[in-house]
Amino acid sequence: MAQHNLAVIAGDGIGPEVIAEGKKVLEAVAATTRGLSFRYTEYPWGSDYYRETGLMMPADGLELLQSADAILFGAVGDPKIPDHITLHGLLLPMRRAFDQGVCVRPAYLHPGVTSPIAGKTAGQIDMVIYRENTEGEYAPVGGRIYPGTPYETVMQTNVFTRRGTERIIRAAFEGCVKRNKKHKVTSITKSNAQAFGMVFWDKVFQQVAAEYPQIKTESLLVDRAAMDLVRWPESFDVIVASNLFADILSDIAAVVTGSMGLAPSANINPERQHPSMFEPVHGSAPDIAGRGIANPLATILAVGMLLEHLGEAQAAQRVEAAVVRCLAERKALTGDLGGRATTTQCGDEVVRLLRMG
Ligand code: GGG
Repeated sequence: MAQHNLAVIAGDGIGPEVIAEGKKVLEAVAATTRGLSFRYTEYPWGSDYYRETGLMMPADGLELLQSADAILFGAVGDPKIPDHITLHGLLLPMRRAFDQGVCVRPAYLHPGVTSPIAGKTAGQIDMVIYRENTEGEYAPVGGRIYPGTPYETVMQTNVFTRRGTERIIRAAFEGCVKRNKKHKVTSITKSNAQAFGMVFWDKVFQQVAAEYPQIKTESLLVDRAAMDLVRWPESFDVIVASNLFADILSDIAAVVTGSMGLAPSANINPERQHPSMFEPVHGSAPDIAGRGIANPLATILAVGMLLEHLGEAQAAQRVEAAVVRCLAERKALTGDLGGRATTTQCGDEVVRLLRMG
């Protein structure tokens, strides 16, 4: 048991609303666990900070975060600021500077939740997506020449390093072994079209797979995988894919398991030299921001992943169990799940269930 120092960046849109519920759950865990406490350092970074300063975070922002045990992040994105400025100004620098190359995104169809895919029953959809998180299509490599002329030329380069590719693929296999479910890892690329980076990815996948003969493997093109995630989501166990593909596919995985508002995400620095970051998969949802109706459960599940990462396994299980019960009982769910509860009421219900044990 310990005191954990958490950096908290609520960010934009619904970020502050869902982060408030995540912190409420952390406080309930601390209040009911002898010797466990959290110290929060809040950073008011994001789009409002950008409007004041011209930066999404201060120049020494990453230095300030480095000493945290973990980062709890809300959301980034503002309709009045170009998305590439907000994303490249706050979220992506953290993932890269803290070498958070392994992004883990579980998707599970819980009892009490209806999938939009007809006939799917609770537990039938159960997968974890491993997203390469620091390079691939998100690498800030490229340029533009002759802007505004007929010769305007823009290049955007994908980056696949052996270290980054092998690391995420190995993490997926290790995750599959630990999960001990369908024993299958699906690698998703577009190597028929992307004949350098993704052919390389496929080769590394085969090399790493050879070390895990007990695990079934499958390589799918991303278009086929998108189709299968909708028509046969139950066929997946562990998925591993590049930064962009896994980002897109994890949105599909989230909606087939009921809602974007249920999808947590852990951005892990496996070497633990830097803080890892925990956030909901969803963005800032400006259309519902400030209305108190955002679903806080993705953030609360991310809090569970944060606790697990900090070695507080029992606390993590309690948080997950409270969310599972909240979903199954359907007494305080938000509108995206067919309920009428506010963000706060849903968070309060998780706290109540957590305290009941
Ligand atoms: N909580 C995650 C968030 O704010 N996401 C905004 C977004 O655009 N993310 C892109 C990404 O994660 O690659």
